[in-house]
Amino acid sequence: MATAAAAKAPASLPPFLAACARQPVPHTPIWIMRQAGRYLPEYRKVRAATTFAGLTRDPALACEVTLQPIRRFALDASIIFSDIMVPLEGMGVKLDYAPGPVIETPIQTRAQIEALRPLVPEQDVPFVMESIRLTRAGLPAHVPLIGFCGSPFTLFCYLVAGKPSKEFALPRQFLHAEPVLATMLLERLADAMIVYLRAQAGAGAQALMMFESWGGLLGPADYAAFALPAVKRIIAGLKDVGVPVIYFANNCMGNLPSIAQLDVDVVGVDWRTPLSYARGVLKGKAIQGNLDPATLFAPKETLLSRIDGVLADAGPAPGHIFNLGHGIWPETDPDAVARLVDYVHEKTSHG
Ligand code: 1CP
Repeated sequence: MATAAAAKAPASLPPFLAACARQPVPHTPIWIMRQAGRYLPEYRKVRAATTFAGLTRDPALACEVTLQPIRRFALDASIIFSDIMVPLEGMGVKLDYAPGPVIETPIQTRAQIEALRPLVPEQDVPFVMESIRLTRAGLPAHVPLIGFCGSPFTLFCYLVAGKPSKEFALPRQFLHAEPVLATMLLERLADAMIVYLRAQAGAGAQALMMFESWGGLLGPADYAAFALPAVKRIIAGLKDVGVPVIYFANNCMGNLPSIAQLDVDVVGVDWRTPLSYARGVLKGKAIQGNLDPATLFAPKETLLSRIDGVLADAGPAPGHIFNLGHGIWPETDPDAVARLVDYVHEKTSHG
């Protein structure tokens, strides 16, 4: 029978959550952005029988594709299968995926911003929370489930431009031509993401991640003026939730000094941002990243040496979660992923 002291001792955290808290880990935890997706034949099979939107709205199917990479690889975390655009549909935005998001009527006026409904997650997108409940029940205990959303500026880019773009000229023009309206839209998006992330944690998400996929388009002054306050607003709204918050800052090396102000547990960086530099700027936070997704196409020896490079750059201090620097590419060989996951574990195991 357990003693009273043993009963009170906290159960040891799964390695992913320990790393989020910058605690020592038995091995460096690893998961992969877009780990459920088109590089897996089993995903393509499920996807062939439905649309992408249909997949996100069917909890049994979303759960199935979320679990697929967990069955195949020794990953340390799982991320719920959905998309950053899903909650916007719940706010009344009509969109489709082709395969990137295409908005029926891009948002450019005050009237359109005012017409956005405040999000009520359990009413507007109940299938997301149901997917989380189902998936949590199907995951092994040592594999935490991550819930996520897009950052306000990244969502703003898609809403204003109406479709994917490399430069997002229209949204960036809008920031400067209509700063008051832009801020209004960013704040409405932040408020929706607060209730959305809170609902995901309530349904069982054990960490919450914000994707700032397009923050790197902004220079430091505009990042600090527009993107950062909206993220701060979300973080303030999550203060009492009690799960770690991860902020993925894509191509944001120049914005890291601003990002250092954010009260988040983990910052994810892309492959252009050296982890040693990120560690230096982001003192007191864990880091996540940052193998270039292209290196998964290299011969085995090169791949392993690039993985060594990422681990060496992260250094021995606690608080590194291995990941790619951005989402895995659809053409990637799943065997290269197995090699990556197993090698990170092997190389960093402390007995
Ligand atoms: O036909 C298909 O299968 C659609 C392709 C697809 C997939 C597999 C889209 C449309 N979204 C997704 C899943 C998705 N999106 C996940 C799944 C969970 C996992 O990681 O396993 C996640 C976390 C996202 C998040 C997402 N969607 C981001 C942030 C991450 C990033 O890549 O920077 C962004 C920017 C989007 C927008 C989006 N949705 C879909 C696509 C193809 C895109 C990118 C469009 C573009 O290039 O701008």
